[in-house]
This record gives sequence, structure tokens and C-alpha cells, in this order.
Amino acid sequence: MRAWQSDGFVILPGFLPAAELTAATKELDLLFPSADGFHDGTDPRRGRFVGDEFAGIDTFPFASTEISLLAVNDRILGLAAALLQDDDVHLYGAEAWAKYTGACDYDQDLHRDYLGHTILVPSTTPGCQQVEMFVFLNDVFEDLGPPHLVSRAHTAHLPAVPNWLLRPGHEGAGRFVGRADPALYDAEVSGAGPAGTVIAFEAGTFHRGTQLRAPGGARYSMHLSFRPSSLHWGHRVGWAMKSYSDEWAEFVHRATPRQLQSLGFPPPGHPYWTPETLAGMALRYPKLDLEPWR
Ligand SMILES: O=C(O)CCC(=O)C(=O)O
Repeated sequence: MRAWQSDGFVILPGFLPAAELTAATKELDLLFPSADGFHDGTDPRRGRFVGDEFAGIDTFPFASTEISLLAVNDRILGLAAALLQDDDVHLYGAEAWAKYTGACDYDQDLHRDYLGHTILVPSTTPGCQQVEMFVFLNDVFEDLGPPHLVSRAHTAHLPAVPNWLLRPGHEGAGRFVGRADPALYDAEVSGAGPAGTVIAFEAGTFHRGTQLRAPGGARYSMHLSFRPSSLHWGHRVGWAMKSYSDEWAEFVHRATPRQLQSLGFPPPGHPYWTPETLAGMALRYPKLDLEPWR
């Protein structure tokens, strides 16, 4: 909590134990090529990842239900609730991301993510914060492109705009792009860690992706974003647009009430739950046990 408040991020090596990760990591191949499949060219899906770092992103709900469930794992929800100081947290973004050494340039300039996470600007007021998390699905040591972050101790004085702070020699355009004091890059902290590591950071924290250098390497991670459910100005996607996919229904059928609440289901006892809505839900989600909401 101290690091979260003073630095704007907290790095938790191995936060998710292997026993809670394995079911998800075993299904990674439903989303992405293995390192070998990508590098020896045997996986026909490999082309998608070449030349664009963001092309390696899949969005929730995933082709693997285990990976979807991991996005709202109990420890993850507990961490979001503790950092946001609110038990009713909402998952407003969830991405799974594969990166492969040599596929493209993953080395980014320092930036904050808030432009794609809120229609306002970040706040340090308790109750008005959003938390993003990088969750490592494999070991991500320094040569596999861990994110680097800069403590608020070095950035609290920086204005909301510009938002991307380029290194000397890097070019960019637009009013959100500016030049960094090179000392900012010297102040970076690496988020490298074993599988299960969680890096939780606030939407106003400067950070950047780094290059994958390990020969034949692959990095698999999730990018999760949470807000207090009452924080209406922070969002990224609307889940309803995806809620008639098979992946969504499969996730709902296997998720707990707490997990579903984090996706927007009203809690048990809420006026939404009436005989009429319960009957409709039984038709929409025939394998969901509706007892908790009755
Ligand atoms: O994936 C990472 O390590 C960081 C990526 C990042 O900061 C971004 O794309 O905004």
C-alpha cells in the first residue's frame, strides 16, 4: 500500500501461485503460438505478430475460458479492491498479449495510459483512482521485455499534457508528445519477475514496454484494468457488445457471483433481480446457477 501511494505502482513477484496459473497457461495455445511455433515458422498464426507490437493482443472474453477466469481470479480481485479501497470493483479492460523476440520493435517511450482509460485525467484522490495490472503468464526476466516504470517521486510535478515523453533521438508528433528529461529514463524500475508476477499501477503512472532480446523468446501477459464500479468516467470497452459470443457464455457459466459482479452483474439483493429477470437469465444462461441472486 505504501509503494502504491508513494510510487504509483507496486511490483508483486510471483503473486499468483503456480497452482492458480497452470490451468490458464496450459490453454495459451488456444490464443497464441508457442515460442517454438513462432520462431521455427511451424505455426500458421505467426504472421499476425510481425511488424506491429499491438497486433499480439486478444481481448476479453478469450478463446480460453481458463484465461478469462484468471482475469478475475480471487487474488486479483482482492488486490484491486485493496488498492482502490473499494470492495465493488469493475473490470473495465482485459487483454492477453503475446510478444516474440524479433517480431517487431517493442521498445516504447515513457507514457501514461490514461488517454485510453478515462475521458478525464488521472486523480490521486482515494476513491477516484483506476488500477491497471500486468500479469505475467510466463517468466519475464530482463531479456524478455518487462515493463519499466517510474515512481511518482520523479513525475508528480509533470503536467497531464504532454503524455508521451520521448528519449533524445526519438521523433514523434502531436500535442500529446513531448521530450523527456533523460534523468527520467535513469529513474526507471524494471518489473521483471517470474510467472505469476503482478505489476499494479495507477493510470497516471509513467511506464513503457521494453525490447525482447532473448533468442527464440516469447512473453505472454495479461493487461487488466479495474475501477471502483461508481467511477463512471473510466472505461475502455463495453462488455455487452461481446456478450452474445460463445466465449462470454462459457465464462459466465463457470464464473462465481463475485467474478460476475466485477463484470457488471448487479450483486445479490439488488432491485434488478426479480422473478422476471431471473426467468430471462435462466433462458439466456441455461448453465448458470441463479440461486445466489434469487
Ligand atoms: O507490455 C508492456 O510491458 C507495456 C506496454 C505498454 O506500456 C503500452 O503498450 O502502453
